[in-house]
Amino acid sequence: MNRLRRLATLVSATALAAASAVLVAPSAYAATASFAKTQDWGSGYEALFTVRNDTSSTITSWRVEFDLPGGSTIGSSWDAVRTSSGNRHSFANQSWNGTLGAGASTTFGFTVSGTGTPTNCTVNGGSCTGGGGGGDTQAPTTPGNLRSTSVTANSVSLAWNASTDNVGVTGYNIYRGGTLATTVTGTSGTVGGLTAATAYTFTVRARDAAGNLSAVSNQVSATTAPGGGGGSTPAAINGQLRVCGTKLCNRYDQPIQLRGMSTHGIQWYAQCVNNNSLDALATDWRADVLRISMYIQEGGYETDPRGFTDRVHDYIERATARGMYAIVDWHMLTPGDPNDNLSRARTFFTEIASRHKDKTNILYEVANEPNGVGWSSIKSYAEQIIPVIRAQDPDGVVLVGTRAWSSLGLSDGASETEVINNPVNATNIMYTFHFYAASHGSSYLNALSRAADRIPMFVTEFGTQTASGDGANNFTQAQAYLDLMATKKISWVNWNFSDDFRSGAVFNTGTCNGTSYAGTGVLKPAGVWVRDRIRTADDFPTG
Ligand code: IDC
Repeated sequence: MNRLRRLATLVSATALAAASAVLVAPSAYAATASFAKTQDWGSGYEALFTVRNDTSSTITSWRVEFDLPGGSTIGSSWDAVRTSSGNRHSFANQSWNGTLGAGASTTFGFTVSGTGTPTNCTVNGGSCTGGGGGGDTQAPTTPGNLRSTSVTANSVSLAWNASTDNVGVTGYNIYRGGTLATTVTGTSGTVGGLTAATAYTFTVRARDAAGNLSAVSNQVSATTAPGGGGGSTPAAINGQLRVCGTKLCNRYDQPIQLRGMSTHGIQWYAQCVNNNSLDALATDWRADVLRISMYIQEGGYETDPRGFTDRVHDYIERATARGMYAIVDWHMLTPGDPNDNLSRARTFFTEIASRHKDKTNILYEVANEPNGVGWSSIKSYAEQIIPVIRAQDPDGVVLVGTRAWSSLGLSDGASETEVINNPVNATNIMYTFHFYAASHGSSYLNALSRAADRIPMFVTEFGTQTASGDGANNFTQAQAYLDLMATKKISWVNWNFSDDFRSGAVFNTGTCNGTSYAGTGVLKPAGVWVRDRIRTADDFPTG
């Protein structure tokens, strides 16, 4: 058929549709296809099908099928790809007319030799007239394991596991905050047009050939990367960290010191980790880093691996959205041999590192406080878990606990030399030291000072009280540590950001039942003291 004839056909079809009101039942879930003769010469006719998307979301393909009675055959056809088998005829969209927005329509045409008209018409597997009459109503299975695979300053890429369906899955809808953002045909996609350093949530639904939508997938949060140099948060300024000699260096290869807070055990004090408290930590306290303390025992990870892993994902996103670094603390404590939880650690860190590998603000703390176990066992554990993390996230800094509750061995009567003489066989790692100022006096301080001149040290936990996290504060001794750590640029994190009754929990009891976390009115003395020391100006060289 020549172009003029086709144009004339289209015009007459439009007129015909308007005049005789070729109506189809509106359908909430399907495309529809309506048949109309556009010319009839007795021994044959020319016809046009109008395919309309009656769903509320875009479809990216369509296929109309129908029977013609024996004796009626199709001659030529246009604007669709035809395949015929016996008296069943199938018309699929061309590459250029498969995508139909909500409410949009398109046409295809053909000529028939004979007088028979289409019966048993389906479009995308459902009835051509929409809802009634046996259209497919079975929804595809829900897409699984939705995850963010990478972020830029203005886009988030996602991937998920495929859905299945009886009439075939034709594509997926990606929703941002519940609103349709884009549609794709494969099991991955990118949402663009986003704002830098902003947290978003995404879900996905599968579409089938009949236009049915699956249930909503798991929700994933992702935070866009900081904008090009414009950010002023600690994570935006410093970017990906790496160990340089004995120091922690920023993206300008300049040594920096991070200062911040550790959560309490997230199995007990999740109520203290919320948007209000984290806003206060980032903007009122001006913290650089949040340590996410996930116990393994004592009601922690081992009781609900999925739930605790998801909680850590969530806290990472919230820290990221506020421009803070996030230390993922594998808070093993009892039993004290980290090897006892090695297989759990493999599972956990594989998922955490794989999900967050494209972020530049994650540090991995692989063993909170080994105890009752020698340095060689800790070193062996570290040399097994570090490659697990590196396989996913090659450039994340890893923090390794030391003997006797991360005292560099001192609380077992040993010293830092056991680490210096027999370091972990890995790069881009630091060793941790924990102190409680009312329990750990100058011999501990001196060991930290000596060690920091030889190996990279990070104080991932300290308190101003006794090692119980309770009792009287010794601010004088604590200040001596802080002075040392400022001089040597040793990063530090204080225990703990909760309203536990003990003196080392910064908030007054009951604070986490409310919504106010800023200022000093909600703080115990240790909280007032440490907030004052976190919120002083950072020294982050960018030259
Ligand atoms: C303490 C908590 C306390 C909890 C206890 C359970 O303050 O509420 O009942 O753990 O094990 C550490 C540990 C850290 C301790 C903290 C204070 O890493 O888990 O928290 N501490 O005792 N090492 C030295 C002190």
